[in-house]
Amino acid sequence: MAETYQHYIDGEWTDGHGSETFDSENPATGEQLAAFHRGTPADVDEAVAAADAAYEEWRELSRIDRAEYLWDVYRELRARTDELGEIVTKECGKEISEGRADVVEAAHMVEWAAGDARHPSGDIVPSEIAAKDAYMRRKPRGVTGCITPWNFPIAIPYWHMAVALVEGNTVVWKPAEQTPWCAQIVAEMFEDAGIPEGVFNMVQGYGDAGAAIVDDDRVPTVLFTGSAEVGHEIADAVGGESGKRAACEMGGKNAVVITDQADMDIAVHSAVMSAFKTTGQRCVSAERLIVHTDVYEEFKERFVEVASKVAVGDPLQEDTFMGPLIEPEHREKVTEYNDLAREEGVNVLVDRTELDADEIPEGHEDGVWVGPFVYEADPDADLRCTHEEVFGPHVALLEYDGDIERAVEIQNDTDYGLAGAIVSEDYRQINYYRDHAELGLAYGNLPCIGAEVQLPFGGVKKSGNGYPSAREIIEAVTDRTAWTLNNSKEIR
Ligand code: TXE
Repeated sequence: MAETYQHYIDGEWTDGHGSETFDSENPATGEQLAAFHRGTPADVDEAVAAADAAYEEWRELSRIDRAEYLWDVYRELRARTDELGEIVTKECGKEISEGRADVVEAAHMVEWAAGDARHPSGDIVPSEIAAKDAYMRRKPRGVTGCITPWNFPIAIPYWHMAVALVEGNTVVWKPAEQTPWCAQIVAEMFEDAGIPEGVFNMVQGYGDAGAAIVDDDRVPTVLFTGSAEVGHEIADAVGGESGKRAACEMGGKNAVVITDQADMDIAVHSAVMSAFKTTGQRCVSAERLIVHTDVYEEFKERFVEVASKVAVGDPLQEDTFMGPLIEPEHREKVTEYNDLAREEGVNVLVDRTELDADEIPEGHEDGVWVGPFVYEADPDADLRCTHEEVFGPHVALLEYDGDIERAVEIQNDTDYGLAGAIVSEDYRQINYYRDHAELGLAYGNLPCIGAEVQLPFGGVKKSGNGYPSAREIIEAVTDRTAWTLNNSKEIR
C-alpha cells in the first residue's frame, strides 16, 4: 500500500489522533483500493474548532467572492468527469455511465450554487408604512456538519456543501466509510481551489465521527443523507436543542403506479429503470409496482422477461446494466429480505439472488453480486417485505382493481414518502396522483429516478424532515432576518 490517506483539517492533511485505519474496497472484485485513517471524536473536535475560527472571516466575503472557489471546483469536475466517474464505479460499484452521471450531478449542483451567488438573495416586501423599508435578508448560520452516504459519493457531498459554503457557512464533513477514496478527491478539489484554511474540513471515518459532529455545540446545522434509523436519531438529538437544526433525507419504499390507461412501453421502461438502476440502491429506487388488473398480465410478462435476463456484471463495461451491491453486509440484508418475502408467502416470479457461475465475469468472483428478485403480493397484506426499505433489486408486483384513488391508497400505505411515479395517458389520473400521493418527489410517465438541482429534493413522512440538497437547501443553511428601516424623520 503506497500510503494511508489522511483527514483534511484547517487546510492541512493530518493522520489525526486515532491509531486505526480502514480500507476502501472495490465491490466488483473485492480488491483493496486504498487505506485511510479512521477519524475519532478528537479529530472532529479539531475540525469544528477550525471551521468555527474560519467562519467570521468567510462570512464577511461577498457571496460572489465565495462562489469563485466553487467555480474552480466546477471546472475540475467538468474536466475530470470520465476519470472521476471511473473512480466512483470502482469504489461504489455503479455501472460506468452512472459513475460519470454522479460527477455530472455534482457539477450541476456546484454550478447552481455558484451561479446563484449573482442572483437576488432574500426579498424586498411592501410595508404598511410608506417611508419604511421591509426586507427579508438571509444570514449564514455558522459551522455546517455534513454527513453523507456512499450511493452518490461525489454528488451528495456537493449537494450538501456547495450552497452552504456560498451562503457563508463553513463545513465539517464526514463522508461514508464505504467511499473514502471519492471523499479524498472531493477534499483535494477544495484544496486545489485554494479555499481558505478551516472553511472546508473533512474527517474520514465511521458513525462515531458523524455522531461527534451532531453532538458538538458549535455546529448549529447538521445535513444528513442516509438511513432512516440514523436520520431520525439525528433529528431527535438536534430537535431537542434550541438553535440547532437538522435537515435529513432518508430513503423510501417507493412505488411506480401503472394504471389501466398506461402506455405499456413506458410502463416497462419506467419499472425496469426504477427497480434495477444502481442495483436498486438509489434513495428513489422503486421496490413496489402497483399495476391495474386490466394490464397486469401483459405488464407482468414483459417485466419478468427483462428481470430474468437484465445484465448484471462488471460495472466498468458499458453494456452492463447492474453492478454489484456496495458491500457484503448489504448483500446479507438484501438476501434476508428475499428470504423473508418467501416466508411471508409471496409468489416468487424471478429469483436471481444467487447468480449462476457463468454470469459472473472472470476476475470478479469476489464481487458482491445479486440479481433481481421479483414477486407478487397482496397489496392489502401487512407484509414487512412490501413495507420496509430493502435497498436492492427486490421488487413486489401489487395488482389493484378500481380507480386511481385505490392505486394512490396503496401507494400511500407506507411510513415513507420520498419518491414515486405514475404511468398513465389519462390526465385525470395523473392529476389525482400528483395531488394525493404523499411524496416529496413525483414523476409522471418517467422512471422514478433522477434529480434536477433546480427542484427541491427531499421527502415527507419517515423519509425526511427537510431538504439537505438541491435548491431548497438554502432554507437549512441560512437564517432569515425580517429587516425594517424607518426612512423618515418621524418617530415611529
Ligand atoms: O446508512 P447510515 P448505511 C439506507 C438503505 C441502506 C441503509 C443503511 O436502506 O441499506 O440505509 O445504509 C453515518 N451519527 N440508505 O449504513 O448508517 C455513516 O458513517 C452520525 C438510504 O450506509 O445511515 C455514513 O456517513 N452519523 C440512503 C452516513 O451516516 C452516522 C443512502 C450514512 O450511514 C451515525 C444510504 C450516527 N450514529 C443508505 N451512524 C438514501 N437516503 O439514499 C452512521 N453514520
